[in-house]
Amino acid sequence: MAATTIDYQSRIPNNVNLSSDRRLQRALENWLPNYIDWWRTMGPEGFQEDQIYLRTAVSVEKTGWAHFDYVKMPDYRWGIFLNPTEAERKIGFGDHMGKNAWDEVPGEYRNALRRIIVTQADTEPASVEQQRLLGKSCPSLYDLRNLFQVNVEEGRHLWAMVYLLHSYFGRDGREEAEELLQRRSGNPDKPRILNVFNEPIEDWLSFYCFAMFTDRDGKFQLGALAESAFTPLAATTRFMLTEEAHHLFVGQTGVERVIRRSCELMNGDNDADLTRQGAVPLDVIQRYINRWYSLSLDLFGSEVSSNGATFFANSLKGRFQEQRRWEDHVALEDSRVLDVVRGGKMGKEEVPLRNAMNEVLRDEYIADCEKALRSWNQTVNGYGLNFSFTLPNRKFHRHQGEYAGSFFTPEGELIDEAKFEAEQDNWIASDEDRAYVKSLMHQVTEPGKFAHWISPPKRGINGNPIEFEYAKFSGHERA
Ligand code: BYC
Ligand code: FE
Ligand code: FE
Repeated sequence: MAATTIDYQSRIPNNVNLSSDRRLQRALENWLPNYIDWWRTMGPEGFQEDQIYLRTAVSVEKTGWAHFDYVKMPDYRWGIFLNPTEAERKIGFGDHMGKNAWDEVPGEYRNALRRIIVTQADTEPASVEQQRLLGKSCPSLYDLRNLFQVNVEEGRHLWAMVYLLHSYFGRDGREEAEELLQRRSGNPDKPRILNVFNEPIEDWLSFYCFAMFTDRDGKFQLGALAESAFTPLAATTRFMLTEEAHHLFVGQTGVERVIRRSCELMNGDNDADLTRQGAVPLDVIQRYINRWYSLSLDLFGSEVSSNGATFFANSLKGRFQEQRRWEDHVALEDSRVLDVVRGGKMGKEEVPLRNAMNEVLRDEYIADCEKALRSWNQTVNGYGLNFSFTLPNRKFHRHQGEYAGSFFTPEGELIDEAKFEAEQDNWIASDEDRAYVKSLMHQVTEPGKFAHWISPPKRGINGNPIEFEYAKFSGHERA
């Protein structure tokens, strides 16, 4: 199993003793150049030759796993890092609870596990594709570096899942690994699997909202997979989670800095017109939140899901922090009451808890998002303004599950389509909102300088000052 130190001598850095399995090593070394091709064509455009101040994992120990240095992104040491797991690992939930955990894929769960891993894997390159043009309009070197840090780590998350596909799923796994480099975000002929990962991210407020709300789905999905009876999946996702914390930080503090700047410029006047000052009005920020949050809620799947029930019953996917936060790990007794739409009216339905596992995970996610909203509202209050951000109701603007096809206000009231159509530009970032925000985006790359519409962060990266040179350009054209 995994060691705590990482072998950086081999072409593919790893802590899984890859050199002892020649076949696997060769398969991954064959995938590597295809990955690099993909990174060069679909990764950050215009910055591939520049030196970026990035962290690389050097050990999976709690302390000291991050090493910071300048690196050209295509030379980043993507690799395979698993957290060590308990020696005598037992299954912690579902029908197999208490039995020995699995080091191999049980034949009967092969398809289900492959599907879960492919779905997880697909999101990682998708997000890199969605963000590939953002460098051209970065608000600062600090932000540019954070974007690229997120991008290279999503690249590594793809490696993490491809390692599982290659090691445990034979030929099917190798084929899936190829297809992961062939689907393209937003391409109608070969789209990415989950909806949000086909939405364009064309401005930095969208990027911060995505890192805040969409990467946060990653936190909860990975947290659920970290409980899996299939130990290699648990060990891989546990290490991914340590990197994910930074992505969420980039998102939450990014939105906060936009809010802070707007509040500053409003100068205590609730009616100040920020469009005349080149900043983002608070109600536009609210509509961005409504858009990315509702799109991200779809990622949890249907409220009532037999897939979810099966994943839990078969001990493939648990709840978030199953061991720590729940007492009954079998979940056969309980039920969950859901709001449902029946014949154009709202009603309640009680479903067995296992069938509501997607909704249980969504609950945890929503509670986590609410914490961030509270901290943003503290920022607003600090400027003495009469405004507060809210999360729309979970039924609002949904495309997946129970509420898809019906229409709701942000407060969660059922309405008809005509009413929704009439109101939607007040609720969800419109083309006009997005065009305005995009018009503010101009590249700023002088160390320590920030675009007008965003506040500087509280501190720099890895103890460096804010004006640190987080990227060194090679002198070629970047725009
Ligand atoms: N879009 O019972 P249902 C991250 C499909 S984010 C399109 O509702 P299930 C990251 C579903 O596949 C974390 N299709 O759902 C973040 C199924 O299709 P089939 C990603 C959707 O299966 C930022 C059908 O609808 N990780 O890491 O219970 C940057 C009905 O299924 C969607 C995972 O998702 C959708 N939103 O649950 C970088 C973990 N939702 O079988 C990275 C692995 C559902 O009828 N995935 N469908 O063709 C899973 O656990 C499950 O697949 C889901 C769906 C929770 C996504
Ligand atoms: Fe990721
Ligand atoms: Fe992420």
